[in-house]
Parts: sequence; structure tokens; C-alpha cells
Amino acid sequence: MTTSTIRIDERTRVLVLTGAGISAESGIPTFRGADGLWENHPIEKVASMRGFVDDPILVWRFYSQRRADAKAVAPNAGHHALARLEERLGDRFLLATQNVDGLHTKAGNARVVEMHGTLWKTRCSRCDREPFDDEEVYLGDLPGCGACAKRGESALLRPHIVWFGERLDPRDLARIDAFVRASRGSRLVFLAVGTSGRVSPASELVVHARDAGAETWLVNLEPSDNQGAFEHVVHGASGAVLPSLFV
Ligand code: BV8
Repeated sequence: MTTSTIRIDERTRVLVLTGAGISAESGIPTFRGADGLWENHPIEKVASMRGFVDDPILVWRFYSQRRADAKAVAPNAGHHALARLEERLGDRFLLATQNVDGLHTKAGNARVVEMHGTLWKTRCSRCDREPFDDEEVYLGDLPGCGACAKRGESALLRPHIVWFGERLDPRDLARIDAFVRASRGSRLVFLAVGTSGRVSPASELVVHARDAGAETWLVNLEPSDNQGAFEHVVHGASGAVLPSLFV
């Protein structure tokens, strides 16, 4: 349990990065918790364009299962603590999440960058129609794009997720970068929560923040790959640590 706390004053701006660990206490398994496997498939295989081309039914089963799991769970104390922090800081707060479960929004955060996409939208794997809200579970029949069909072309719909080997949305990265740049001259705190620091470019955020003069904190259940980059490391469950971390 942490005795260290982060004092907030009128000059403090906070950039938070969350990973699968913050949703673990809501009952959503983390990636590493399952040894990075799903039904004995390496996550990188089912969460990649290659995997989708090779076996779209398997990939839609993987995401449908996660939609079903995520629909049934609620935000936990860690999510609620970050929602309260945004209420307190307003536009001096930004939350970049690697999670696709939507639990930060469900907890009340609005200033959220979903760096790896979201389970709750689907898009065409071919045309550039806007991603649309979708909670459907596709277990057998593969969903096709109606817009493409109208043009006599056939294309599969896909989850609006950033897969391994795919580029993150430059607009998302630009928004995070703009927040860090706007923090020059103020006091910037960078807090990473519940992440193994294994996946880039999210795992590099701490270095960018530190180069911009940020005070860096990691709250994680166990040592992470990049914890050496953080000035302050608190080992503990996010649901137990976050509610009393900011004073
Ligand atoms: C890109 C959506 C470039 C999918 C995700 C070698 C070969 C090929 C590629 C690479 C390579 N080396 C590096 C790469 C790049 C690759 C990468 O980083 N791979 C890793 C595996 C090495 N990155 C990419 O491919 C990215 N794109 O680089 O594009 C490019 C440039 C130009 C042109 C084209 C391309 C895209 C990365 C995004 C992939 N998509 N998610 C989905 O969710 O289905 S990543 C996915 O895995 C998650 O979103 C998350 O980001 C990641 C899992 O990480 P964590 O969130 O940290 O979760 P994890 O389980 O690992 O850790 C949880 C932690 O919480 C643990 O430490 C645990 O102790 C802790 N914990 C548990 N309970 C609690 C807790 N902590 C606190 N409280 C608790 N209660």
C-alpha cells in the first residue's frame, strides 16, 4: 500500500496512461494474465490483420467474446478515482488508455484517448466509411459491409481496434503530444496504471513525458518492463491505491 501521495495544486496537469491492469478488478482478464494467450492462440495472432485474413471467424469470435465479457462488468474503484480526478482538473487532465473495454467512459471520464480503438465500434476492412457503434456478437456468420455491397463489392466488417502491426491513429497521438507540449511551464505529472509496459508506442509515453519535465509515477501490481523509466513506483492494486493517491 502506498504512503506516498501526489499533491495537486492549481498549476498541476496530469496525463494518465492505463492498461489492462486497471480493468482486472472489474473481472476483465489482462493480456499477460492469460500468458498472452486466448484459446491457446497467441494474442498477437488473433489481434492482427494477418490473423483476420487467415481466420476472420476466429478473430470475430475473440472480439465477440470480449464484447460479451465487457458488457457484463462495471468500472471499479480505480476507474472511479480517475473520473473524480478529471472532475477536479478539467482540461488540465487527459487519459490515454490502451484498453478497449470502454470502462473509463462508463465511469464518467470524458477526456479519454482510446489509443488502441474500442470494442464498441465496427468498421469496414476496405472502404473508409465512418466506424459505427456496434455491440453485436458475431459467432458464425461474418458481417459484410453494406456500403461496399451496394457498389457490387464484397468486404468484411472488422472490429475498430488497432491490431499489432497497425499504426495508431495519428490524431490520437497528436492529442496526447499537444497536452504534453501545453504543459511546458506548468507542473506535469505522468501516471501509468496497470500496464506491463510491453507494447509500443504506448510504453514510450513515459520517456516523452519525462523529456518534457514531467514527474513520473507507475502504479502496478508487479514490476513492469519499463518501470526503470519512472521516478516513483507504487506496487499495489489500482483499485486500492488510486482513491488515496492524489491529495
Ligand atoms: C505499431 C488492441 C507501427 C487489441 C492492442 C516485434 C514484432 C512485431 C511488432 C513489434 C515487435 N516489437 C514491437 C512491435 C510493435 C508492437 C508491439 O509493441 N508488440 C509487442 C507485443 C512487443 N506494437 C504495435 O504493433 C503497435 N503498432 O507499432 O505500428 C507501424 C508503423 C508504421 C506503419 C505500420 C505500423 C500497435 C500496438 C497495439 C496493439 N493492440 N490492443 C486488443 O485489445 O484486442 S495491444 C494490447 O496489448 C492492449 O491494448 C495493451 O496495450 C497490450 C497489453 O498490455 P497491457 O495493457 O500493459 O496489459 P498486460 O496484461 O500486458 O499488463 C497488465 C499489467 O497490469 C501487468 O503488469 C499486471 O501486473 C498489472 N495488473 C494486473 N492487475 C492489476 C495490475 N496493476 C494494478 N492493479 C491491478 N489490479
